[in-house]
Amino acid sequence: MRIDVVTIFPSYLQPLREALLGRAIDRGLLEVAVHDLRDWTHDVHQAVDDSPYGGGPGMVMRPQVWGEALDDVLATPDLPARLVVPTPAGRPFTQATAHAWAAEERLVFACGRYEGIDERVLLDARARGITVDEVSIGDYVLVGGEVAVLVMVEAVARLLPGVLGNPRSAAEDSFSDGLLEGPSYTRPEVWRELAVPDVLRGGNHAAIARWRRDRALERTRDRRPDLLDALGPDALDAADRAA
Ligand code: 6GU
Repeated sequence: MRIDVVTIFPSYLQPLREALLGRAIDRGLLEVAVHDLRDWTHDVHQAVDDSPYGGGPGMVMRPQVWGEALDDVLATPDLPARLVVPTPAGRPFTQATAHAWAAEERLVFACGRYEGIDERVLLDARARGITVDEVSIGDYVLVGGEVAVLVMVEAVARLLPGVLGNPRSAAEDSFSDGLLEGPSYTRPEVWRELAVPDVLRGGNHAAIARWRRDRALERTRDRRPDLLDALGPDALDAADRAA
């Protein structure tokens, strides 16, 4: 997969080169290019923003700069791209979004700052046949899209074949069955007088699976009842309902 990020703070995206993602890049599973939006300015001040029509606080990112930047970055007809614009006013980014995007060949992220990007930039991209997704990573406000891009790229990249050492890690995640994952334990058997639950040490795989499922149900009911409400009619069986 190829990922492009356009931003006025390229160094913010440096963490993409670390750890799991850095290894994915080194192994050729992922290609990441970060572009400085100011490279597309023409004035000495390299201005990227201006005051909003209609008044109000904050600044809006200028359409000319973004237009030229996206023309250049998207100018690869051989590799069609989805354009992603992080914004608190977007549709929610979820694990389902991550799975859908993991099937794409190329994602281009346009990081806005200030009060956002002039709306015509997105209208123009859509008019040219580019798929544009405006997405939010949660109900809070960040100062710019850069950190949201780090979040989304990590969520997508770990789903790419070969990126995780053990593919079961992605297959058995929280959300893969619509429930939160329950607790985990490793050695030692007793730590600060706290013992690992007996069932996990017993070797009865059916009992372990049942126990894990019950803890997942319990945790989801406690922390995210909205997820239980959203499950389809066949998601829970009789044993689940008894739990
Ligand atoms: Cl994607 N961007 C910004 N700037 N703030 C956010 C967000 C995104 N998601 C939640 N808050």
